[in-house]
Amino acid sequence: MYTNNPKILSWIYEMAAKTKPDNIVWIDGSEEQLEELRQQAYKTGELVKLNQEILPGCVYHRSALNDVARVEDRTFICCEKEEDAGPTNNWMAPDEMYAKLYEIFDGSMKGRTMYVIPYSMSIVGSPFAKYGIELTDSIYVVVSMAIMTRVGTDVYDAIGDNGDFIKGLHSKAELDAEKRYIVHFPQDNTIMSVNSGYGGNVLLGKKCFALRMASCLGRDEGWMAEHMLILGIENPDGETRYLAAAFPSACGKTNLAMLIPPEIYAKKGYKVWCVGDDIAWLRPGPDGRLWAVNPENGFFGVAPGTSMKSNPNALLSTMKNSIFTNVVLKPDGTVWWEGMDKNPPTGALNWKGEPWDPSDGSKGAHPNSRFTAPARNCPCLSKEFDNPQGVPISAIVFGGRRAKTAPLVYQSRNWDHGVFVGSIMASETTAAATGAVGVVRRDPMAMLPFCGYHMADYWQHWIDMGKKVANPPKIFNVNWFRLDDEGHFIWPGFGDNMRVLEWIMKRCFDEIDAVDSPIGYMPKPEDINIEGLEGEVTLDTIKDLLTVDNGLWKQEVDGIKEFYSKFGDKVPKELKDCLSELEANLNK
Ligand code: OXD
Ligand code: MN
Repeated sequence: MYTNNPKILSWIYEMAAKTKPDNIVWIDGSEEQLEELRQQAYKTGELVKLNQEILPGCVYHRSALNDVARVEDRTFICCEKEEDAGPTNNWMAPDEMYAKLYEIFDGSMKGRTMYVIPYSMSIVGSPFAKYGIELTDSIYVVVSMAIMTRVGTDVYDAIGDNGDFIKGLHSKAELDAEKRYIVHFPQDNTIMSVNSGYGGNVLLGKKCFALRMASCLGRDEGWMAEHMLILGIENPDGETRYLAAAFPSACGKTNLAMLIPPEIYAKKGYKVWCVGDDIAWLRPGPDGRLWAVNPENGFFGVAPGTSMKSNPNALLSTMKNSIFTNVVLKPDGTVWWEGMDKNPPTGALNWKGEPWDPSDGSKGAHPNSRFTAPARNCPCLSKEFDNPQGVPISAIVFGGRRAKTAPLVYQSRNWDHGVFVGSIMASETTAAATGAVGVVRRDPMAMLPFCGYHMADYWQHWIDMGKKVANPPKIFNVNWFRLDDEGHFIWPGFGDNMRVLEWIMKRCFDEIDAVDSPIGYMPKPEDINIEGLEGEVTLDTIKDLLTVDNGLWKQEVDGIKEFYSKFGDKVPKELKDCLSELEANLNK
């Protein structure tokens, strides 16, 4: 016990009375205690010790077969009024949900230990920091939270005498998918998660706190919690400029966050620094700019597809003190996943723990298998990662996966138009996802599953924030995924995305012109640097990537109207005006 705060203790004991653990262990964040817990978990099989010579400090974990991803249909926002949750969130009256959950939590920790994890999102004491306590019956959760957040008893001092922290209760219970719930009570600063052991559902600091709850706190306190990576581009003069970027899943967010510049840039002295790969908290600074921190302390990344070719910085981040979940376990105590290299191992176990024969066509790793790695391991981690003031953001970048509609890059005309560009973000489904191919899925600001309140009120909050920041970031949209008529990607992507980021940064600092188009400002094709680009990318390719097809955009306008109609009268006037202007521009 590291606190006498009655508000903290009474809540912990109240939850213990309901869940009835055999004992309570107070986590202090020390390596000794974490090691003791790992040793216990090796005995029960909850964790498997990996080859400590090759992967020092690394462990392996499997989640239950029916428990391998976030469960959006079982995720609830239980604010007082249904209309405040909006049409894109599940809602239930708080009393009804508490009654349902307490029935499930009743005795759920019998025969188990309850761990009390004090943690901070962002650096303890930073103006951005928010604190949480997670109660859990899972050692996997304890060791993962110790990577993903800043765990330590200093959090109790930071919370101080008031009760200002996010309460999180998690129990694996029976891992019963029918009784699995991920629930947020914004008015009580409370999160409850039950019957799951999958990271995205149970590491409560991440999506539940740092996005859903924090979006509500940001609305009330005048800041923003966003599903964005943060990166810094250092130019040859040693000046670093920062951008934040939001993409729906499967658009290469972690790859962009850890981008390696093409050789011609590296030779000139450009460097890219990663501040965060998933979440950004943004606040107006005293200088009239928007400043951002990554509230997390580690990366919870999708393993398949991560290789020394696609993202060496991510792979190198996992080489020590990391957790691998649902990947292939090799006989030498190391791990493998599809896309790591072209040599699937023999004699290995698949993610289900079964002997795996790569030649039978089955996947060895689950497609949503993960690594949980300390940010500090990342070779390109920004020096500002631990700066409690954050970094000043010059550009906000939105993006999606569009075969034809969106050009490689365009710039919004102003903040409100940028909010419009974010609100219409969409991705087309690929063959890899289940369901039809080419269906447009709207995912405003990539926040559809993560906004803790009504999406249209969230857009209004964005509009309001623009008024609070004298010198707001410029807002852009990118599309790395344009296809030619044969279905091939036209743009090489990966490190070459640097060429587009360079244009974006030059725009932010008034160093380059742009041309007007019906949808916003576009680069002159010759202003995208193609020097040193291998393959077939020529000026004509860039011209092609920058075309705006009027017919497709008219269809897009119809799609946006249909999408906005879900939100009724709440859609901010500024966004409706942007939509009318877009339509008028297309009809000119
Ligand atoms: C994630 C997600 O896991 O966005 O980061 O789903
Ligand atoms: Mn994410």
